[in-house]
Amino acid sequence: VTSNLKNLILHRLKEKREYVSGEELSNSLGVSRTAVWKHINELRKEGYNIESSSRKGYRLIELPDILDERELYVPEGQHIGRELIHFDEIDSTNNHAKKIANDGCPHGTVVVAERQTLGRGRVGRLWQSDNNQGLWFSIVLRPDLEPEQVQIITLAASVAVVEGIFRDLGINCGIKWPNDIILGNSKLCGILTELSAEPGHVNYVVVGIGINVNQSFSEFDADIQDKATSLQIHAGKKISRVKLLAGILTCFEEMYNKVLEKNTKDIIDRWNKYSVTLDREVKIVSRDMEYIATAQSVAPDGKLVVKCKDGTVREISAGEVQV
Ligand code: BT5
Repeated sequence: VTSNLKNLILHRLKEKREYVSGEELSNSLGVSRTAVWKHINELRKEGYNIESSSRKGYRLIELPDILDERELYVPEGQHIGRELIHFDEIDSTNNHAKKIANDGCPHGTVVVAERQTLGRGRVGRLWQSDNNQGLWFSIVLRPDLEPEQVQIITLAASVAVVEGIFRDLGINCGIKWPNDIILGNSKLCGILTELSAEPGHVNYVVVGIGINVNQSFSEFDADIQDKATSLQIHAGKKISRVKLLAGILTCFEEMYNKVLEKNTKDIIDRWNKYSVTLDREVKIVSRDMEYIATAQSVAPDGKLVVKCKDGTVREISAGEVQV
């Protein structure tokens, strides 16, 4: 009841964006003026900037950049974000997404956290995300695909991030196969796709996306300062995470529809357009050998096609390429 009352007060302030008197709020909601005042203070603690004047009442000046359902507008679509789960802090949104996916959460559920205490990269690497300056989120998908076809989802996610950033901010990023989004020469975003499958059947896919948004240079740990960047560093101004995430989820929905329509050509054409990997030398590290080859193209299933020094052409899966 109390949190409901708080949301009703917030709703009134949002509606009006002018002064609303304490008396009007208390009369229309049927509660005391002290109760109104108490909830206003709670909203302030949560980051809502509310001005008050003893004569005129309360006025909402600024909304907080918090990624919960009160502020984050999740686009209406077939798939993404029909359920949104928000944490102030969690170990890793991918861990939580896998847990609830095992328990049967709906397709398209989005898990988002202001901070992660144990953000993960690939193969046990750490993803620095112990601050509320970035977008750290995971999407649970239950696609009707063969396990071998899932790699295209990571490519689709990369395209969605690049296009979402461009549409919202006009900033051009590049994609480094298979899962890095780069800005200039530095890493802006990483994507960690995890799969639960049996032969011939996908149980679920978790796509985890981490984007550096409002960090300043000195907020990155020393060991990544020379290779990481944020949108704020590039743009020179603070960026709304709420707006950016809504835009990226919209792009993700569009790209995911292409995955289901098996329109891999469109996904790969877009991916190639943004790619900074093709024609470059990459280091391939597989279980029993390590070699340098030139990236040539992306196969329809999302594998990277490389040409080795001896002229042979191979298809490489994610996880094998290092540089
Ligand atoms: C990745 O791994 O790039 C995938 C990162 C995925 C993070 C998201 S956040 C939401 C979801 N929940 C999770 O727990 N994870 C996902 P990889 O390619 O292995 O790159 C990891 C390497 O990137 C590290 O070893 C560092 O060198 C570097 N790194 C770590 N934190 C970074 C940051 N914030 N920005 C740029 N580079 C970073």
